[in-house]
Amino acid sequence: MSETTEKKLIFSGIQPTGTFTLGNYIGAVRNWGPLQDEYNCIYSIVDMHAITVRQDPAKLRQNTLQAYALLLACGIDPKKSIAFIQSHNPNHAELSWILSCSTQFGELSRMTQFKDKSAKHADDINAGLFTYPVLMAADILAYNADLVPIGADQKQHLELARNIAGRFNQKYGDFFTLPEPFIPKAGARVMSLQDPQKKMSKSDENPNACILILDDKDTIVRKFKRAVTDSESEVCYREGKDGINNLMTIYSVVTGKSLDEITAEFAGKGYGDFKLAVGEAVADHLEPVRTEYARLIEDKAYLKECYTSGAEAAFRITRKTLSKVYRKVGFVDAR
Ligand code: ATP
Ligand code: LTN
Repeated sequence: MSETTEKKLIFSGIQPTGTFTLGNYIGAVRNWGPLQDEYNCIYSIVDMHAITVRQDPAKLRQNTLQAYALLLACGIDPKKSIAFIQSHNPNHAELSWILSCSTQFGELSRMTQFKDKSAKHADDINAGLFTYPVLMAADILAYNADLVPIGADQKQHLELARNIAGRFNQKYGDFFTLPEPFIPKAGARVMSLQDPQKKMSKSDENPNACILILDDKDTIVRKFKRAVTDSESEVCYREGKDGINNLMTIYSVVTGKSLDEITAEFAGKGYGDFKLAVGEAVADHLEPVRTEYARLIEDKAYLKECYTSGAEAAFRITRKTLSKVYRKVGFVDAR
């Protein structure tokens, strides 16, 4: 990737907390590949974020490699983009410290992800869980990213990153670019198949609640068959029909059909036919990702080559940012 072009810069990250769900895919990762030609893109497997909740070390290592292979299988080309593992670039953690000194306790306390995760992990409300959004701001600001493609649940964190950047700029003079969120129009919040008022999440205890992008066709079809809907029978997008609305959105994204076209397609048919069609369309859509993943995960040497060169490129860009930041805050030059 050229560092000198005028293209806008994109940064995004995903945690290696398990196999990506259909929510991660539709809300985020699926949109990353097509951006590669128009923008300079940097994508990271954010393992440092993952340890804010308890992880088994061997499992985390395995999940991180899996997540990296999945990223490539979803269309991220390491020749076009920088794709790396967050802990391989220590500049993120260094910048995070500086930025934490421009972040208020009160604003971190208002983060809904912190409230949700501290309720869920009440026995381990560690400082990292609290300062998580500062590290996320550092991920983005270290590259002076213009755009951040994310699902709707991360919007609040991105607003915080903008506030931190603005506060730093006010204290030390204009420096950081204020990043803009890039949230897809459809599928920004894919809901649980078992409780359509909750977002689909990797860490849901009920395996039927989420589709994993490596699930085989039978599993995907079975999970959609069991999806919670409502007591009506009409396939149409309407307030109060959360389960059907979610399935229609998913079907629309994977087939490219509009909501009206979907309503027409299933007029006079029941939910059973509709759920089967959604399951099959999703499974077929994900088939190439599964095949490519199976190939990549066997090629550990190639993966290593990609993530080490990705980390080197990421390091070079962010070291420059950090040197300038250190000068701005008044640290003495190291050499
Ligand atoms: P965890 O359950 O471990 O918190 P997660 O499934 O929420 O993980 P992340 O790694 O935190 O996944 O998110 C990666 C990207 O996927 C983010 O951009 C996030 O906004 C997006 N995303 C996560 N869940 C959904 C969802 N249900 N619908 C749309 N986008 C989602
Ligand atoms: N917080 C995000 C993951 C994440 C991220 C980032 C996303 C960490 N750093 C930088 C975009 C940009 C999450 O939980 N999904």
